[in-house]
Amino acid sequence: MAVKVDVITIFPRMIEAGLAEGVVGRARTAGLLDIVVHNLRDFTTDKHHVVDDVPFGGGPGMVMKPEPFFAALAAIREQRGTPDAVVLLTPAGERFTQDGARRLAAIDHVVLLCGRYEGIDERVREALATEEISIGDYVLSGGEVPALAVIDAVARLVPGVVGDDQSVEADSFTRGLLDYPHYTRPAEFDGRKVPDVLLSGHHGEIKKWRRETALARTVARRPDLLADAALDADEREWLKRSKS
Ligand code: 4GX
Repeated sequence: MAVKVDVITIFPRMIEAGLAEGVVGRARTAGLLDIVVHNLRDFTTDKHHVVDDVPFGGGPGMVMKPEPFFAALAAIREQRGTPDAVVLLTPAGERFTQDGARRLAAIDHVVLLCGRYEGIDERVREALATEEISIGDYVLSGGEVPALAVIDAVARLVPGVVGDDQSVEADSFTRGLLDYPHYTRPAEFDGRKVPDVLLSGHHGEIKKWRRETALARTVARRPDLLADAALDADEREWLKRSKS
């Protein structure tokens, strides 16, 4: 049935806001995604709902306490069953890619742990996390934006979430290449013309132009992608010719 996702965070409204709009919002309403957002503070036992503490050994900043995460995971296990994966969002994780999204999309129940401050007590990583994911080499202020990025990329791969399967098929990265340029009306705007071939009605020529521009862009901007791209014989030939 629906893909189950649980998110543990101290900013549940941030996650809910990000999940309310667009394709993911519709998929939740339609029952294709069963996402529950948990407020970490609900799993504290002290009067002030404290989730952080000073680091042992000293140093700057605060560290998230382990107990609320353990209590939250225990509640998820009871209410929602034992998850298949528990993902910690961290710059120290494995880089998130379209392959990673495909892998997670095939999992029935995923828990996402969002940290803040300097990080989370190491025992959470050791005992609860089954994997660690980074969305890129930059420093964010918490794991919430990474969790939203992961949910968004995974959700689009769940059958039915994106209305048109062909649209997912055509996506940049489904074939491991950058996308071709897109145009809509008007055919001329501010002196800038839509390429003639797109107005020609020659579907064979349009397809060829799109493949070549996608390939040319990938060569120019992301040549690293070509190593793993799914290229056919024509495209390999085009690539060879483009190098000379
Ligand atoms: N891709 N951050 C997490 C706090 C933290 C640190 C260590 C757990 C362990 C990031 C990224 C990212 C900043 C989110 C530090 N939580 N996460 N946060 N880039 O920069 O995933």
